[in-house]
Amino acid sequence: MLDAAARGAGLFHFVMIKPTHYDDDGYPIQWVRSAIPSNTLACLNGLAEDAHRRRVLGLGVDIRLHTYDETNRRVRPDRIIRLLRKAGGRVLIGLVGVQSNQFPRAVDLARPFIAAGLPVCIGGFHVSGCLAMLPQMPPEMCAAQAMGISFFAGEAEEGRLDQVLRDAYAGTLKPLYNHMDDLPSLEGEPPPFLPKKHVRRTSGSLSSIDLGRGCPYQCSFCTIINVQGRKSRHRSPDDLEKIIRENHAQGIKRFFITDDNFARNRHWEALFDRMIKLRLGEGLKIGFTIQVDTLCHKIPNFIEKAEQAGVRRVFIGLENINPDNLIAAKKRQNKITDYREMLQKWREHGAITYAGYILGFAGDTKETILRDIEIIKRELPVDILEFFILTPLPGSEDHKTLLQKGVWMDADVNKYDLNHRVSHHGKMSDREWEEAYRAAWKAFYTPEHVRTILRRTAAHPLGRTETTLSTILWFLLMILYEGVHPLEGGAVRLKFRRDRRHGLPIESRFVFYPRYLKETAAKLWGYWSVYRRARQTMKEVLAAPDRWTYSDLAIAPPREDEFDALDLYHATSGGEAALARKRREEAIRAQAAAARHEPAAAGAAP
Ligand code: B12
Ligand code: SF4
Repeated sequence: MLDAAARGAGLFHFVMIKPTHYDDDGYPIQWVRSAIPSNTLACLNGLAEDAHRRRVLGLGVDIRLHTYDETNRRVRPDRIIRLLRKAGGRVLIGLVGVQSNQFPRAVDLARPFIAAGLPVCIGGFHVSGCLAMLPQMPPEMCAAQAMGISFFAGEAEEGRLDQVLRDAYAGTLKPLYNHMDDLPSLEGEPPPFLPKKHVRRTSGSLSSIDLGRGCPYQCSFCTIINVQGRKSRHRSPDDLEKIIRENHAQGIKRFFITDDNFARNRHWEALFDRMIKLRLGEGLKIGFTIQVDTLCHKIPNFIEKAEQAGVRRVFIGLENINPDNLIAAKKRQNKITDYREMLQKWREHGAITYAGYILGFAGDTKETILRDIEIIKRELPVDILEFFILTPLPGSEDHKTLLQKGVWMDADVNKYDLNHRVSHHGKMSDREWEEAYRAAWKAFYTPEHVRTILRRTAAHPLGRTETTLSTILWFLLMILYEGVHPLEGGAVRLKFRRDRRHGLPIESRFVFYPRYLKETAAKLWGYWSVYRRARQTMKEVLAAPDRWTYSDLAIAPPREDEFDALDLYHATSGGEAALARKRREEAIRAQAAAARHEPAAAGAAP
């Protein structure tokens, strides 16, 4: 039998860990089941499998891949180190897809590996965003580098991961790999792929794929454009088909397409056509969730093809209903005069709509926020409204500007999860802003409004009342009982006494376990009571004699006096001006059409 040193040259382990982040008590946020498998982990794993197939470390070297998603399992560096030592061989520990809020946890996970002499490399949005926008590395990155941690900035496709693996194998890992100036093409690159064991640890048979990266817009709070660029890069329909078939063969049939704005993927139509071929042509039972902008309904056939392709859930960056706020955030493309038409169209095509809504723009106060939520409840047919605290995320223009001006931002990047306030507001005190955030969730998800959303869904032949309710419950329970943002929620919270954030004391077992058990029991009871009430509401909604004839302002077809009567245009800040702009544009179009002797097409594609 070979000893470890002799086997060393023929064996290389690439350990990929997607870290989570800490809750307010310093415990990693982890679940028995998380919502979705990590796309970055799948991307890196796909690239590493391909590197292995191509034998990038030489014919005689076996590359072993190990993947861990810390959101749905405990990661024990001590055990991993023991396993690696036992197996022998050389090693790279990759902390993957590390967002700003996950950076402190990633560094804590790295500590024992570094102490054991194993090389560690961190990649993801925090590293890329900081290198893209800041003149120098922020303090937490400098401290990590001083510990001996390497960084990877940019994207790992087009052979860049190969270089990192070769260097790690040769024992010459560099302190920094910076590819920020050169964005790779995605066509023909190995697709994201994770073994089914990861999917089993999530909410169901759902996987994720990125079909494109980059967005043409310029929102000042956005990191994506500064990291992934403003040009649309995309995978091909053949890549997509391969991903779907590989996953389908494992029983995975639902996909979250992680493109930030699928409507601006230049290949959207060819990609939808391929999904349609697989779904309607071959009868594959597949379904998709996509993210789009508020102008997507103006792209001819976009929503129609989305329905045929099996798009069942749509995330929309609504962000705010006050045009003054949208303009200040450089989100000029969002026109409130389009919101109703766009949301109604998705509803007509059977999709559940989730709208992102940011709280804390310059014009917001607690009163205006609560006023706006009531307007949305009455006038916009959105199923799920998800609130975020306006956050200067590292990598965004907002972050860079505040830093340049020397404005205070919280130094603890663990809090940059959009669920914590990390800066001050011009009009609201810190307390008011935090209260406004919590009050917003409560104001939208009242029992009465949950009933209204279900009634709207149940009144439509394509409405999926049961699915809508379970989605609402997911959001509600995370906010009410777990204290985390629903987008990082999961089922049944895990907490491990010894995994507390570096620097915080390990609690006594006599304090930790009784509290954990009490908390868990109280939460489960809370879950059960909310669930019971919600099921009762659903039964009533489904059995209502007027179920199919139910209508209200949000779902009723546009009225003649639509623009004169609705608060959306008159009670919001900048609403009147937005309306005036729309009317001016329509008048210009009408004049142009008259000059060409054509009927004027109000709201035609831009
Ligand atoms: C999909 C997504 C989600 C999904 C995640 C599920 C999933 N299936 O992955 C959901 C909706 C759950 C989600 C939630 C959140 N998200 Co999110 N999400 C995204 C999104 C849109 C795509 C992520 C992705 O897959 N990108 C593609 C991958 C391939 O890119 P990548 O991660 O950069 O990885 C590449 C390189 O960085 C590099 N690389 C990465 N790691 C490593 C490691 C090594 C060793 C090497 C060599 C290379 C390398 O190689 C990769 C391949 O090229 C991004 C925006 C974006 N466009 O990326 C936001 C984004 C990552 N999310 C963000 C945030 C803030 C969150 C939340 C905290 C916010 C919230 N409250 O909703 C939560 C946190 C949840 C969690 N536990 O992760 C921010 C992070 C910004 C920052 N500076 O931290 C982003 C950038 C969006 C934004 N608002 O700016 N998110
Ligand atoms: S539309 Fe979305 S992805 Fe595009 S720049 Fe704005 S926030 Fe970023």
